[in-house]
Amino acid sequence: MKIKNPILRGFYPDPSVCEANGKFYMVCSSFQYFPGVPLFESDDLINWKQIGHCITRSSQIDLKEVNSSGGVFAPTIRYNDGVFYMVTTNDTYHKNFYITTTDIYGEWSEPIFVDQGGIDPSLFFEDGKTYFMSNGSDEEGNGCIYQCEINPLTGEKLSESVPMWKGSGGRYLESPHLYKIGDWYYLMAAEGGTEYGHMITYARGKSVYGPFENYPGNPVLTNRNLGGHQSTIQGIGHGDLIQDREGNWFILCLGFRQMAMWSPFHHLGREVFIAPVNWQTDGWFTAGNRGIVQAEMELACTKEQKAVDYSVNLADLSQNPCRLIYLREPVRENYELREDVFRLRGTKTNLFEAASPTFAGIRQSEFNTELKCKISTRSGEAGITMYMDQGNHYDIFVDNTGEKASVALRICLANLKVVTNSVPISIEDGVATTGIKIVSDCYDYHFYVIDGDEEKYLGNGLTKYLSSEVCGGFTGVVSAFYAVDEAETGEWAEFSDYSWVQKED
Ligand code: 6LW
Repeated sequence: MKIKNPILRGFYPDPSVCEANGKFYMVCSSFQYFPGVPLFESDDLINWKQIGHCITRSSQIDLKEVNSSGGVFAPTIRYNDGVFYMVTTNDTYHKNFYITTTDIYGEWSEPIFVDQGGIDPSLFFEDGKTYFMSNGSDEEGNGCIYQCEINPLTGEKLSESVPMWKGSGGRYLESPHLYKIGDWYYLMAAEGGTEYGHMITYARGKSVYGPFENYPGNPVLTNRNLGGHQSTIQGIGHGDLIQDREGNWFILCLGFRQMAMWSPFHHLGREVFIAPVNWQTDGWFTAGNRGIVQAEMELACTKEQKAVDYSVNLADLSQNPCRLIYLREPVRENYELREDVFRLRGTKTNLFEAASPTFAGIRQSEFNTELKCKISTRSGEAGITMYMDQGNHYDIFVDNTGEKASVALRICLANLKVVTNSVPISIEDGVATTGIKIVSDCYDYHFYVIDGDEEKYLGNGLTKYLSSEVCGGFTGVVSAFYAVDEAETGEWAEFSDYSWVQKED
């Protein structure tokens, strides 16, 4: 069966997947966003549906002071003995912890901390024992995976953390996952860093602590040797190995789509890709199409990929609010979502701070999009931001000072803030209202004011300046409703007639 990659589009990095009760579950990183760790369900590993988030309470995670791309790093999901485990790092505080649930549709536990450093923790269960591994470095400062045994109920270490594998020699040895398949223990990881040199490597051994012998064909999966003219899919790495219910094996991994062949920039974040795995008679496996991941891949499974439309309107959001993500520690009382209107109450906190402004975002999943919305405010600023991080975003907003009002386009890059265009609008009964439109392709965002049938072009912002290559960090562009009210009047801004069409490219 032919499938199209990425299978989950937009900012969903570091996928990890497990099987339980005839279904598959996947989690991804979430960094400074809340709720944390989006959780997906699938029957076949190809078609995924978000069923919620693992981290839904601020008691589970301290995000208050985390910078952009801090907070929740690469999670691993595992299922053992009727219990789901989601293990991750709050990178800002260098703390590894896991949470558990017996009901995948329900709430997860409070965090259980494990006193082992590094990032990208993972768990392995065997014969009543629970092993915890994460990355770290050896005495010479080279990458090394460490493992210990823990008590799964308390997180208490039952053994010393010992080095188990040093990788294949690439920088940034990360995302270790251990599997027992047949007689072998396979230890798979990522190396090369999460940019263009990213790759998946593995080794195998006869015991849970090794020694592990490197696969002679490492890296088993990477697009690092493909230029943009050969593949706009880059950065393939950080994956998890899994078998479907027909007996086929796959790696689900991250990768990104650079914006165009000769433009090595990506702004949609790291996304989820699938690649076939083929076992060899000698017990090693190969992956992808001769080790690479393509936009279209032939998979052995018989399950058909359903077209996914990432378009969204307020009715969809009110039925499926888990598509909305907020910054750090959102104040729930400042949001009121209904089928026909989304009301936001602005505070003093603005978009330029690594804080918790009134902000409700949706990931950009396709290059070609068209967003329309009617916005009104009685006090302060209300708008839509195309947001990479606090220093880098494009905002189109209504500003109502009480005496006058305008619609403006503001370009914020590297902390420079410039209103590049604005048009005055009237205030009626204290309320300033406008329609806006944002049209994107792979190169630009174009911003318009809509007044009845009339459209006025306000200007553009280049997508590449919101890319990871320019801004740094690990996230992707999120389009957010936001409101800022310096005076904290308690008035609500209103967003209605909202639709964001996201067309597959
Ligand atoms: C993650 C690391 C990585 O912890 O990026 O791509 C880091 N790999 O494994 C943040 O997502």
